[in-house]
Amino acid sequence: MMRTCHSRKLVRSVPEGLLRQASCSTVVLPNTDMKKNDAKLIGRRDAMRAMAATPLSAALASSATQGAQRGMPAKRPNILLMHCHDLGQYLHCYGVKTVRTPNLDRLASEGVRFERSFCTAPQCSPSRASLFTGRYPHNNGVMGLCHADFAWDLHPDERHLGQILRDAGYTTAGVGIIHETHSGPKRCGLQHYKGGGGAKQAVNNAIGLLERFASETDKPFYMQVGCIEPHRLGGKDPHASDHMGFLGRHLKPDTTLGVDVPGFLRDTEGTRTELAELQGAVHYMDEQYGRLLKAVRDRGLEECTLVIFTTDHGYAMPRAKCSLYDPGIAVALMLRLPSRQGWHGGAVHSQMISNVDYVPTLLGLVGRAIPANVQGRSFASLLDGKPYEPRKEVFGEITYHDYYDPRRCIRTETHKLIVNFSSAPSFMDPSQSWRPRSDTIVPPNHALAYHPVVELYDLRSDPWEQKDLADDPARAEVRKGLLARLHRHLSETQDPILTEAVVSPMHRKAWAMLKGGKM
Ligand SMILES: [Ca+2]
Repeated sequence: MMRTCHSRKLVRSVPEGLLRQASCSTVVLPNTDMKKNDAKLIGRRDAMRAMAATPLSAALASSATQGAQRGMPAKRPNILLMHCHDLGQYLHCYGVKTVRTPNLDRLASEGVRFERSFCTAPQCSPSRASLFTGRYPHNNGVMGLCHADFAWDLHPDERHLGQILRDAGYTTAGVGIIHETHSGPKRCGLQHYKGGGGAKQAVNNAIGLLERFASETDKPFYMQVGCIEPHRLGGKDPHASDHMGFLGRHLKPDTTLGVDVPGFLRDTEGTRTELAELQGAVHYMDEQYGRLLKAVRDRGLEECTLVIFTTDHGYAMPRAKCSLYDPGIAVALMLRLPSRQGWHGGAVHSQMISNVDYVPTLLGLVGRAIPANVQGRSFASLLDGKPYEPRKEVFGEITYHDYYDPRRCIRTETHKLIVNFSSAPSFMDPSQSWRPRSDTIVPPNHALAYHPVVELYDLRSDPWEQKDLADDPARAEVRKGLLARLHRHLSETQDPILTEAVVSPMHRKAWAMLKGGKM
C-alpha cells in the first residue's frame, strides 16, 4: 500500500475525478513536449509488443499504459539511485565479514537485498549503459569504455532512464560519475548535474540538491549519484609497488576485522595487502553514502523515496573485474521504499536478477509504459509478493575494455558457460598496472594462459569456477544445451559478434585519418 508522498498541488485544467485517483504524488499533465519518438515508444502497439517480449511485466505495462492514456501516472515516489565503481558484492551484508559497511548493511536490513544480482558486462561503461537503458551493450551501442579515445556511446535513439523520467515529469539530476555515454549528462536527460566523482564531494553535492528538491513538493525527483571509490586510484609514483592500488590520499587500509581471501585468489601477502586497501576504500564509500542516507531521513524524505544501491561490476582483482566469472558479474543490489509493501522490511531474495531488469521495474513503479525495445523484465511482482517467474538464466558479455577481448556467457542456477571469440590472455589485468600484487589460483601461470573457445563450470560444486569441464564427456549434453541457449540469445538480440569482429570507434577514427578525414 502506497502512502501519500508529496503535498498534493492542484494543476489547472485537471479534472477533479483524476485528482482523486492520485495517491502518492502530485498530479501531472500529459507531457506536452514529448518527442515523437517517445510517443511512438509508449504507443499501444509497441506496449503490446513489449508485453509479449516481457510477459512478467505485462500487467505493469498494461496498467502503466492505461495510466499514460489518462495522462496521470499515479504513485510516484522519488528515486535516489546510489552507485559506486567496482564493488561487486564486497559488502558485509553479502557475507564479506571483514569489511565494515554498517550504513549499507542497514539499508539492506531496512530494505530488500538481492543475493544474486548480475550485471550484463564486467566493465564500467557497458554495464552502466545496460543499467540505465534496460538493454544489452551490443544493442545499446556501448560495447566498450566511453571516455577518451575509447569513445563508445549510446546509439542516438537509445533512451536513458533519466530521459524517460524527465519526460514523465520528474526533476532529474546526476551527481558524480556518469560513464554510460561519451556525450555528457544532458544526453542522459539529466536536468541538473554536479561533477566530481570522489564520494565525499559527490555526497556533498547530492545533499545540496536534495535540500533543493525537498522544497519542490510539486514534482518527484530522480537523482543518480555515482562515486569513484573503490575503483583503483593509482598514485603519483608509477614505479611504486602500490601503483594503481586502491588507496588515494584520503584512504587507508582497513584490517579492523581482519582480511578474508576469496577462494579464487592465492593467499599471499600481496593479496592480503590489496584486500586491506580495498576494505578501506569500501568502508570510506559506505561512510559517505551513510551521510546521504541520513540526509534523506533528516529531510523527511525517507518514506516517499525509493533508494537503490548498486555497482557497475565486480571488484578490481584478477579474474573478477573484466571477467565473466561470478566475481566479475555479480553485483550488490538493494533497495528500500517504506511506503510500498514488500519493498522494505529486510527481505532477501535469491532469484537471479540482471541489471537490464532495473529500468522496466522502475518504469512500472512510476506508471510509465515499458518501451518495446527494453530487453529486461520487471521484478516488481517479486517484491510485491505476487506471482513471479524467476529467470532461468542471465547473460553476460565483454567486448572491449582496454583491449579487445570478446566473450559471451550464460549463467543458470547451476552452470556457467563462456564462449571466447579471441585467444586473448586468460584474464585481463584489472589493475592495469603491469605490476599486479595479487594473483589467481587458476590458471597457475597466467602469463602463458589464453582463452579456450569454450569454458564450462558447475557452480554447485565449484562456485569459484576453478575447474573447466568443457571437455568432460560426461558434461557433453549440458555443454550442448547451454551453447544452444546462448546462441539463441545472441541471435535473437542480433549480436554483431556472430557475424564479424566488432570494430571500435578508434578503429574508425584511424581509418578516417588514413583516408585524409578529420580525427
Ligand atoms: Ca567500474
